[in-house]
Amino acid sequence: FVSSGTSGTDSVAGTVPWFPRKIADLDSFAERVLSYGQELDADHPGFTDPVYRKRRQDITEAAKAHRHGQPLPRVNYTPEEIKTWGVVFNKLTAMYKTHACYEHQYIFPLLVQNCGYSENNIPQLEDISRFLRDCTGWTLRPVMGLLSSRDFLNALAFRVFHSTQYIRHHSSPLYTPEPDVCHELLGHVPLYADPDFAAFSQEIGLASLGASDEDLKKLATIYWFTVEFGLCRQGTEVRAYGAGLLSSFGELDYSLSSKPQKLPFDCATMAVQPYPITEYQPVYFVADSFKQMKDDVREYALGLDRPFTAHYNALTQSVELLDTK
Ligand code: HBI
Ligand code: FE
Repeated sequence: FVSSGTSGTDSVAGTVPWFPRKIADLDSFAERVLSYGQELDADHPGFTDPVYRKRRQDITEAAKAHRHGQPLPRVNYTPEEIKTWGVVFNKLTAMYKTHACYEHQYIFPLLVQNCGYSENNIPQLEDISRFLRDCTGWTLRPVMGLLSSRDFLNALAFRVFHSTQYIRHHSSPLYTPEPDVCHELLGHVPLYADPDFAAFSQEIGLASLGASDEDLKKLATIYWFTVEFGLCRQGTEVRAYGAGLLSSFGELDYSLSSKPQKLPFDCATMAVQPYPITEYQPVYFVADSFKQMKDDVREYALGLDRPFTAHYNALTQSVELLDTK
């Protein structure tokens, strides 16, 4: 047993990358996001809109100032933002009955009842976070923009999901080049209320703590083909559970058509499968159940190059390491 100290590296081999050991360590991530709201790329639909850029800056500054234990910042969304949300909400919810997995369909009405999900309201992270904590112990944290894969995956070990809070530009409601509140709240949030999916996602996080750069890339690819673009078998049908699909009107339909290739869920295969990030996926992996996925990813993690296994102690909200050298 290696102890549950506060620093990621002092108790293990000096070559292990730093990782958070207690939940408040996630506060340090806010200082190192990869792209900020005020630094929009030239091909972003809001690039030339000064009002949009200022709005993004206000929302992301509140996210940057957030610290563990504080209530999550509430955003007073404008009528224009709510209208954009409404367009996306209506388009997607109309497809869920035929395209989304059962778990997503079961949970969605609970979010309507408990968290203010509706065509006319953009739900608040604080309300969703409280709801998820009651369901599975997951919580949300506001984030300014993209984190590194390492930081983003490490947080999953603590059952913490980093969520953006701004919305895409109103000029193209069905397109966004980056995560936004529609992607996070419609795509990701529902499944974090499912106990088996919750456990699966945390396993990826635990496997990522102190992982080598090479292993981390593999885990990020597994995350991509599951949490973002996963399909699952349900009875005689295939349905979507990946957030990238459940938040994309076009790709949701395409993914269930006969056009893309569908391979059986397998961590080792998935981990090295190349993928495009700016077009529809040519390949999807079809899982049998979230429970099976959790067991498989845990087993896969044991084969990674790391001198310990990581466990999460939910009582102390800290990571404990089991020496396996
Ligand atoms: N950062 N904020 C944020 N949101 C994501 O969904 C996200 C991220 N960083 C990396 C990432 N996703 C994935 O590309 C994987 O590498 C984990
Ligand atoms: Fe996502």
